[in-house]
Amino acid sequence: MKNKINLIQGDITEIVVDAIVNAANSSLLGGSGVDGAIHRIGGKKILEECQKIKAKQGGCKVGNAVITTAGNLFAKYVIHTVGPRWIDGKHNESELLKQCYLNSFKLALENGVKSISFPNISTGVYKFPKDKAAEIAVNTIKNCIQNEIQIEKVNIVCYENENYQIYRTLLEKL
Ligand code: AR6
Repeated sequence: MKNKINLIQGDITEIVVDAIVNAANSSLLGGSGVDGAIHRIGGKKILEECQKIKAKQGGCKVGNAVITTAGNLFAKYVIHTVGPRWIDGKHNESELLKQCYLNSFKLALENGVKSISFPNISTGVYKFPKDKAAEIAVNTIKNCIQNEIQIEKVNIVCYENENYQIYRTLLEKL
């Protein structure tokens, strides 16, 4: 199980996988951070699909996920999930972050995805404490891939060194 998890420091848009997870917002219409990078490099096809989903179901709730194709990215799909904005830890933030990973995996499995890259959801603009977020991510990913044969590789892609070091320590303990 452990050897399926791959820790990478870098830009998630540059890594070849079946599905890239995006840390989106409820509008699904793009933003800054990793969302900005995915839409910038993926091109307008992704935005058009997001607009269609928004028209149909009014966007995406916090903790949920939707899937589109990946435009010009080196992937088949982008799974857009909406992380919780950190308030004080008493607003269900941890459970909602866990749901982001669970619902992303659910869509990945439904769509035959074998390899998937996750960014550090909610730890940028949404200010989720990085160590707490990493613990939730690792535990949830671990549970999702245990006894799951379809998923061959899960990349945890850290853009910043601080997150990378937190994950390195956590993954060493697995
Ligand atoms: N590749 C991988 N990780 C990245 C990249 C990249 N190219 N760019 C940034 N990160 P954030 P959030 C990291 O702010 O906190 C957007 O405006 C970044 O260092 O992208 O979930 C959305 O539209 C951080 O560790 O997402 C929403 O409005 C992590 O990605 C809101 O921000 C997440 O930071 C979502 O906030």
